[in-house]
Amino acid sequence: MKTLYTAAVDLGATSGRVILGAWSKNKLTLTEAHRFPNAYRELGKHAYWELGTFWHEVRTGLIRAAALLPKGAKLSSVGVDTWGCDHVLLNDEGRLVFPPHAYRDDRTQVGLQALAKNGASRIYAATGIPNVFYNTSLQLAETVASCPAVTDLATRCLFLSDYFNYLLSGKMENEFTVASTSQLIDVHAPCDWSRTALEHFRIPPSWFATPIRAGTKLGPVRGIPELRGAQVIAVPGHDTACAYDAMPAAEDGNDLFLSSGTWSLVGFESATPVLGPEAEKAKVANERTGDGGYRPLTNVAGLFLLEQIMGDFKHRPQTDREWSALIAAAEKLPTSKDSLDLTDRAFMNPDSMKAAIDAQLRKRNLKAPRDLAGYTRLICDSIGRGHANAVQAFERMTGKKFKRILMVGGGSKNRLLCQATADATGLPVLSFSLEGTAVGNLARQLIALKAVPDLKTFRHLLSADLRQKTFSPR
Ligand code: LFR
Repeated sequence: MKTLYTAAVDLGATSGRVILGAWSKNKLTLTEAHRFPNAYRELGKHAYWELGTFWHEVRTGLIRAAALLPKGAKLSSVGVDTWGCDHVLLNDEGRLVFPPHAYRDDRTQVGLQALAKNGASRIYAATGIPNVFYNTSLQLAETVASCPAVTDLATRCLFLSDYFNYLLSGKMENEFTVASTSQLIDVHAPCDWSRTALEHFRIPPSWFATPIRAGTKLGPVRGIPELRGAQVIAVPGHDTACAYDAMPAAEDGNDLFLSSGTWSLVGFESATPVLGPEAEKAKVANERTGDGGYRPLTNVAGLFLLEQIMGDFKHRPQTDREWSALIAAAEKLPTSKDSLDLTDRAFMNPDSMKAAIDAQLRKRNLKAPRDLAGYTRLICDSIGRGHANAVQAFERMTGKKFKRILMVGGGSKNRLLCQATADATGLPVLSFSLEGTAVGNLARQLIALKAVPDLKTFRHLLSADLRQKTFSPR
């Protein structure tokens, strides 16, 4: 059998990458073609994404991926995943009619509080998505309220992964997994928008098309000669959906999934949603899988805290070795007695993460850590306990007993965080040195290309040669 080459464009809120996948003899080999930092920029009081820069990096990455191919080989397909909720508004010609905001922009705070007072439970029952500041629903409601003329200009709303699919293929579609992060999808329908939510937030239903399922072929790549002949395949457009697809889960359904990056996404796969007052209170988001099932999960504030606090220290780690030394120094410190309240709004988009943490500690009459190692210890212990709270809430609500935690993403390389999670949950943590999101993205392309029959087979093949490390609870 010939080797099949596919490329994953995987955009995270703090870094992006283009990964070349080679599938041969039932084995996937990854080569990083391009990696670049990502950040939103503030203009006045608001936070925006620079889409021209993204597109430039995506093109550069794809051209580099094509250049990595052996002589005579061709790239079969390309898939794009990004973080959830952020989107663009376009007219029929595909022109941007509203500047793309970043979800950490404060503009949703008024709507967040208004919905908390009136309507949150009704919207939760309709969409299965809790009232949180980054929801597309709140963002679009704010856009329409602050700039009513936008309803005359915009004809389509695409999530960011949909938009890159459009730039690559010329097709405007809404992929289902990323649409399901918006708080605008009907939690009970197999694959449709929620009229209740669209009406509540006064969002024109005509902005959205019936969502397409992961695996849909969108057509050939256009406008990049180096990629001639490659198809654009709609993979799960949501990075977390891709990361969950890449989990080498046991078939007994007793594994809990943890995708650890900017956010920690703690959850599992289920044929039915987890709803009701307790789920709403625990902020369970019933996002959807590429196959249309459910991924009930909670968002715990994750490594964003650690990434951001680096900016407050002159002597911060730059290389892998320096990172390892920092983690080793933090491991030597005693376990933190008190945890940070990770839901503190001040941590969402602070000018200084250290100042935000110090302010919370001061309010609670607690002493601030002495140095960066101390903050690293405090942050990782707090995130570990945040993971444990999520696990316990899921066990209470579902009657399930999880046996293991499978961890992928940047945080799976952080020993301190893996151990803190095992200790706080009392469960073994299996960390995989795996670019989970890119692997899930590539897997869906291989399934669409019929090189692999289904996700179950892919997970089985993947787990056969995966490097893993187990952290036992202490
Ligand atoms: C992770 C993620 C989460 C989503 C958050 C905001 O990258 O996609 O799943 O809740 O970003 O969109």
